[in-house]
Amino acid sequence: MSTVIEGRTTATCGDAVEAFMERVVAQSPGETVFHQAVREAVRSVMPVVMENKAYQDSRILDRMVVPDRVIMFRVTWVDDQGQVQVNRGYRVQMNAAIGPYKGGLRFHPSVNLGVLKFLAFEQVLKNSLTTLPMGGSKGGSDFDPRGKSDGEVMRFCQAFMNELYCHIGPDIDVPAGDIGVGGREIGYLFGQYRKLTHRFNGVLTGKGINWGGSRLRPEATGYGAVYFAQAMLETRGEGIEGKIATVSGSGNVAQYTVEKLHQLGAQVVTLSDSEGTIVDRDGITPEKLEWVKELKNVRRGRISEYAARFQGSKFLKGKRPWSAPCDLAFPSATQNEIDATDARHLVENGCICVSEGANMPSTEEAIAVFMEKKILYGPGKAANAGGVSVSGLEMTQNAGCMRRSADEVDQALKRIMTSIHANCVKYGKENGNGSSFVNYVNGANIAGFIKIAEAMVQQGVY
Ligand code: NDP
Ligand code: 2IT
Repeated sequence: MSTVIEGRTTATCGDAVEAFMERVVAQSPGETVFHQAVREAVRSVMPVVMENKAYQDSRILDRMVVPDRVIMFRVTWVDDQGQVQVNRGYRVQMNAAIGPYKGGLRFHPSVNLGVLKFLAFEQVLKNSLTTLPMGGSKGGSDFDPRGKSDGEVMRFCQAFMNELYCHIGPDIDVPAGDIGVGGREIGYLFGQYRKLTHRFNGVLTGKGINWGGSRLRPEATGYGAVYFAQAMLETRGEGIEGKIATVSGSGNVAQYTVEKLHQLGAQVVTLSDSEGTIVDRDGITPEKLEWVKELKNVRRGRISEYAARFQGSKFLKGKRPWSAPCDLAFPSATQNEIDATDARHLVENGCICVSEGANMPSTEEAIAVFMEKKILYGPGKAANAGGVSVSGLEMTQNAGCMRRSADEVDQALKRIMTSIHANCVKYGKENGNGSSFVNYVNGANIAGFIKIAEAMVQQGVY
């Protein structure tokens, strides 16, 4: 039996995915990480689309892979030497069918349109999973904050906002942090937005606690990734306590992943940055973590300094953490930081659970290894959704001029992560050969997709 998918007749689901991806690649040449993100999602949702004539007639998939709009602009600023600097700025507004655009800003030299399209596409499905009414977007710049003074970062943020301010707003598009954008940058961006618009509102999330920010927003992504791991482990009668964990990165997500893992009784043995990995077999204690926070957030130093500071630890230059034996792995740095070889090392060394704090940290080949070995694998769009969820709570606080305590936010975060997990199980459970396995990739993609597809069908052809 053949089906017409997005204007083409195809025989099988695999054919339909291939035909669809051929078109996506032809329409967005060179955007390889965007293709990767789309391919993964389309593989999961194609069976659903093939069963649903309304999705086919409305060409939902074709529409979801083209951003509603892309805003690209020049950012010109002056460095401490008085030299004029020029960067590229972007905002990819991907889909607003279920709520205003929402998603972070990334400042990193590797940022380009393809990277932001991949992140915005992931964000659409992730935000749908959170249970909150948020569409998806992503933005940023190829600006490199590394080695820049506070004054330079401030002038860059102001110049960036000079262009962005007229495209965002609390019920239009609400940016937040991502790589290279934390509390300091959100402060400078918000100050300039206020200056330009004469408005004090919830246009950004991740704000300071005394000017509209939410308790636990900095913690939310890392804590959420651990809560998601906890929920996955429970399905196999396992827990966090007593487990050995590896964590990559040493920024916002990594730091609070370590904090929560420690609180729940795990021992974390690695952290990393783009220069290498530290391995500490004695475990990263709360005292050591406080030192790391000061190193990364205040002094803005390199993780290699950890090995010089703490006896018994070592720095592996140019290496990733995935060869260190562990039960649980939390990739929390960047995309494609676990390849097939890393994945094999993880499972051969006894890893039973991977919960992704970063966005798309595992390559397609790495995911195939996790699936074949049937370990618990929580993809980023589900496992790291705690950050944007608490951003969503911050938006409701700002809209209602109210505040929640840290305890209230933590309870809400746990509830949301549990609900995301349950939804992944609902759509990802594979029953066969007497065993039941949860394919969290399919579960997350299908659950996220259906909500958006239904909203798009109901809202007509726009
Ligand atoms: P930070 O900027 O706070 O930290 C990023 C960390 O990752 C740093 O240690 C950095 O090392 C490392 N890193 C960045 N790029 C690379 C690279 N190309 N290779 C190796 N290491 C790299 O960012 P976050 O912690 O906020 O973000 C980490 C990941 O989590 C990203 O994938 C982000 O999209 C995702 N995420 C973040 C959320 C948030 O709320 N902040 C929410 C959901 C997902 P170095 O200093 O050497 O660059
Ligand atoms: O990837 C992400 O979910 C984020 N960087 C957080 C986005 C947000 O709006 O809080």
